[in-house]
Amino acid sequence: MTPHPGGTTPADPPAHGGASPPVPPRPPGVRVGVIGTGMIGQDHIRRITQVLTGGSVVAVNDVDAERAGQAAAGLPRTVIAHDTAQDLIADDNVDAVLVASWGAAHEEQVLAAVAAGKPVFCEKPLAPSSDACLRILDAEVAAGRHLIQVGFMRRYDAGYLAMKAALDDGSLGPALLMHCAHRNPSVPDYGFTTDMIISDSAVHEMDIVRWLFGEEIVAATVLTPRRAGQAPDGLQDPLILLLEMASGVLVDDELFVSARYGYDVRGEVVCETGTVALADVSEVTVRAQNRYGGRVPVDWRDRFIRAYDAELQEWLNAVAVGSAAGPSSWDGYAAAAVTDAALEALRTGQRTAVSMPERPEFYAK
Ligand code: NAD
Ligand code: ISE
Repeated sequence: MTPHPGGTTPADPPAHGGASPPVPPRPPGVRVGVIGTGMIGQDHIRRITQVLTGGSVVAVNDVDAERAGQAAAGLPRTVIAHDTAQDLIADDNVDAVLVASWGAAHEEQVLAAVAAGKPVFCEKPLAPSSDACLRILDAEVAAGRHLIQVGFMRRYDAGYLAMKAALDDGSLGPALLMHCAHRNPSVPDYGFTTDMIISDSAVHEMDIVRWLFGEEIVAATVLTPRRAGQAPDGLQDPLILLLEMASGVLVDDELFVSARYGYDVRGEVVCETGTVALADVSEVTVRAQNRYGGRVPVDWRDRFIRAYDAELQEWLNAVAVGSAAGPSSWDGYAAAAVTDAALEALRTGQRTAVSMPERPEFYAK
């Protein structure tokens, strides 16, 4: 365990304050321990420290100790870099745990946080298989209180919120179809598998359509178009995923993770008497030389920056008053059950039914 003494920020007044009166240090609020200080772990540390209110990062852990140390250095408060995730969870100074490690590590870390009675925000996927998610549900139900929020941030995006409001007000008539596209500029050319296009990327559409339509997905089919020449070796990219909702709404999802030109998430719902689509997210369009154009986001951090802020602020607010909010571990489980079916469909080329039990009363909305 390595303490990293805090730096000086506007929240921490200089020791010799000159003429201006000293600014009182910001109260720590919810004291968060972050496990996994890679891309999104660092981004969440930044937002808790610089953007949100009511929380502070007091501890970090990463299997890459150097990375954890770098993430801890320079934060406004002293941050302890723990040698193990278990030590971080057991730390009495940690009120709540944010899990941003690789998906395969989530189950063990979330279960340890629940066993310690600590609220946990877990990045998607909650766990890589529905069996692992069921073990998490069992532990949370046994604990008798909602302790887990899953990082399905699209539910907090202004575009998806407006789309849901348009569907819920009924003026477009019943939904029939949804067209989605999920394009990443690139993925690492090592370690990112075709299965991960479904378990890591399409999992967002699985969650958002359950939330938009308020119903479960009952079957999945995967189609494999011609492979892009620039796709990393061994990666079947793009894919088309078809999701059937319980009511018969059919969702098609184009997944193209080596699309190069930018990060592009699209969605259009076709209803009986109208359609509703996510608008382009460029702040401005420029017209010049007989052309017009806007900005395509660089990556998910750029596209969903406000949504990540809103989901984590809601988590901090809920933890502060001893309650829970946002996508639950049931939502994490449901997405994993659909992932299992979609992976089976990818392997077999067949339409595959989603198998999941009734939602337990504990997770009733
Ligand atoms: P990353 O590889 O950049 O970072 C992951 C970090 O976790 C690495 O530093 C790694 O060393 C560390 N780690 C791995 N196993 C660990 C363990 N057992 N204990 C402690 N640390 C461990 O990956 P990332 O892109 O930051 O993704 C992390 C998680 O966040 C994944 O589950 C990913 O699916 C999710 N994610 C979510 C979104 C979103 O839009 N909500 C976006 C990106 C990533
Ligand atoms: C990444 O892990 C995310 O969760 C992003 O939101 C998603 O768009 C991307 O495809 C995933 O790789």
